[in-house]
Amino acid sequence: DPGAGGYTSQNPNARTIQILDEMCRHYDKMQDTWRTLAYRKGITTLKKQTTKITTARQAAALPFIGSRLADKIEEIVLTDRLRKLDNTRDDPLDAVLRLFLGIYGAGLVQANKWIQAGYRTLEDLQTKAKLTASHEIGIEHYDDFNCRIPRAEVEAHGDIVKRTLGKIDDRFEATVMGSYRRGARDSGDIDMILTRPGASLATLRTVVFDVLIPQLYKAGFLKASLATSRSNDPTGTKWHGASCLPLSNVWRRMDFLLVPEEEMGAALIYFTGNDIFNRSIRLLARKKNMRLNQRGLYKDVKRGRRGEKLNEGVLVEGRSEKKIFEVLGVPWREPHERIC
Ligand code: DCP
Ligand code: MG
Ligand code: MN
Repeated sequence: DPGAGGYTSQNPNARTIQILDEMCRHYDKMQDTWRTLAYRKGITTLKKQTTKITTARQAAALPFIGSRLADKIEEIVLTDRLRKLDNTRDDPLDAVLRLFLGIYGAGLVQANKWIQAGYRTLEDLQTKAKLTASHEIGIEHYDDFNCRIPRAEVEAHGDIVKRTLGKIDDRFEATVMGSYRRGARDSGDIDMILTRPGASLATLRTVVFDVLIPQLYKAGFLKASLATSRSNDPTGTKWHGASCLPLSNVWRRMDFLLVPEEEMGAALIYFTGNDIFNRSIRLLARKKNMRLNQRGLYKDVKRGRRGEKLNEGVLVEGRSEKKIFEVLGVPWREPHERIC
């Protein structure tokens, strides 16, 4: 996002930022959350600088830039490249890992196991590996699931869910969340909150799992369930699957979150994101002896020496998104401003 932080190509550190950003995206694809976060923070710092940072020493003096990242900044300035980035580009096993991590539901452990077993292509997996049903679908629809969904199509998927749910029970509300609510031009998937004023979680679950989802399957709109908390967890509120518009053959990833009214505010914050914004607002809650999760904001949380929580705390607010910001003392941010 070149607009964020006043960064333009005129920024004296533009080239450094560009290369660090590429490295960061690589780590993100590799599901290396720590390095991704460290790079993102370092990049944000660099974007704010008005002079060119040329030495490791200068870089390390800035906030959120540790010694290793500082060395990389110096390397980029001196050589106009980053060996580590070049190496990952050329490493064929890195490419395989990246390929496997693009499969829905495949994490680092699983992807590395496949590599250990000698598999190198999606076809290897299909013909030789023992796959779960979800992985099979993830491979069959690899290209579908790995391309962005235009905003208008996200809307069209959302409308089908809204219309179907409205016919089942017109008190229900379905809202498209995630990057769509932040105003993104395209999205990785379609995230939806399903709720009904006054309804218990049990009621929501019955309507969604026993009526809505089967009906959407029957209509040919839903194509697969990939992860659902239905069978194993009676308090489960999630459904992950795939949907497809009539006359199309492209499958899209669809996520439902079932939310009782009294948790709506916290769920709105959680499901709007982005993930980095969520991390930072949760950390802020923590610093104030509170705790924010997707159900609510809690106060008087007691923590042990290693930061582990000793009690659940007392619910302060769950219903209203605005009120949660207020209690935390954070100025209100519109969804499109919640990009870190
Ligand atoms: N979320 C989070 N932490 C995660 C995953 C998700 O806080 N590890 C929250 C914030 C996200 C929201 O859930 O914005 C939806 O998750 P997605 O993975 O669908 O991400 P986005 O919708 O933000 O982006 P994309 O367009 O890639 O789907
Ligand atoms: Mg999303
Ligand atoms: Mn999602």
